[in-house]
Amino acid sequence: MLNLLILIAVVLGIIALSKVVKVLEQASTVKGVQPYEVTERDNKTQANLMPVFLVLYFAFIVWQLVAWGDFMLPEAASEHGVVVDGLMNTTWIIIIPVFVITHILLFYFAWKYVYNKDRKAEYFPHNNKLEILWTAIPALVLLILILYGLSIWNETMKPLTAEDDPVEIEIYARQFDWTARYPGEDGKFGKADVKLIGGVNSLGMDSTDQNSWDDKLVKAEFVIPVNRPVQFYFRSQDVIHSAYMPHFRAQMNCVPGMVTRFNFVPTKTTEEMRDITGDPEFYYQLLCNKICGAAHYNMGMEITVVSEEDYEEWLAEQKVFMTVEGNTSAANETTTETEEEKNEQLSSL
Ligand SMILES: [Cu+2]
Repeated sequence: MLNLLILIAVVLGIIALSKVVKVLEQASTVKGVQPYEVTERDNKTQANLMPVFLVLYFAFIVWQLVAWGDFMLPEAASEHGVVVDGLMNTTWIIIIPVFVITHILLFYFAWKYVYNKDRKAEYFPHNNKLEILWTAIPALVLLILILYGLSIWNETMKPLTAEDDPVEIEIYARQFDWTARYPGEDGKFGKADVKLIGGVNSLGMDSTDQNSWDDKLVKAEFVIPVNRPVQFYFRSQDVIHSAYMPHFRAQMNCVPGMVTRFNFVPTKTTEEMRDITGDPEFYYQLLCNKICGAAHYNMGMEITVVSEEDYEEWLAEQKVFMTVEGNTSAANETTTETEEEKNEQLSSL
């Protein structure tokens, strides 16, 4: 109802405005001036509005930075995160002055060269020196930025070796939740196949592969040790998801039918981060950063970073995929739980 009233008000407003314009046009015809003729005064007004717009424009940008600056990337909590932030800041340092200078020049010239009937425009079709200059300088700056970016990309995406002694975790995505899998005592992930998905086996784990028996599946939260490399493997059951861990500056697509990877070294425990942010409820997050369906917004998992000892203790408490008797334990529980969750999510839509 309110919307309809607003619509009617807007329509009436537009009609009233068009009538006012009509009256003004007729008044100027009476005075003997063509209604669409641009007078010297109009030109002056437009020119003087240029610096006004420039000031308002910069004020708006500063206001945005103050109001929304906190929504930029959070404090980095991984080794390569600091390096990535360095690249980002360098880019800002180059871009911002260029942005400010070019905009000041743009509006200054629009104001300075307001139409003047006594001035004749200069004929200036081409200048080789200028062409070379404004091609070479941006090309050089971009080249430096790209080379810098490439070197950081190589450093960030460098594969780990056995010497790095990484913690290995598989992150399994599906509409609309995450499961983290640890390889268990044997240090080997059991085989998994999409054809085996069904009933209690939502990850398609192959129970005939003994490596899978001691694998540990966790939901809602997973734990990693501080200052030790973590090697992630990503899989997806249905559509493309994207595992995004903003504090660790990590993002990798989870693609059905293939395994993708990412590794990083967390440098701050959850407790340390709570002190830094001053938020006693802070926790690291794994989010889905690819619009993957109706409940995409709800697809998250908590990450807890703790000391090596606390990590080992936590891991020991987690249930294995299969007990020796052959009963699926963890798989059973997680599946029933998620099926319920899934139905709940769907019915709430
Ligand atoms: Cu998703």
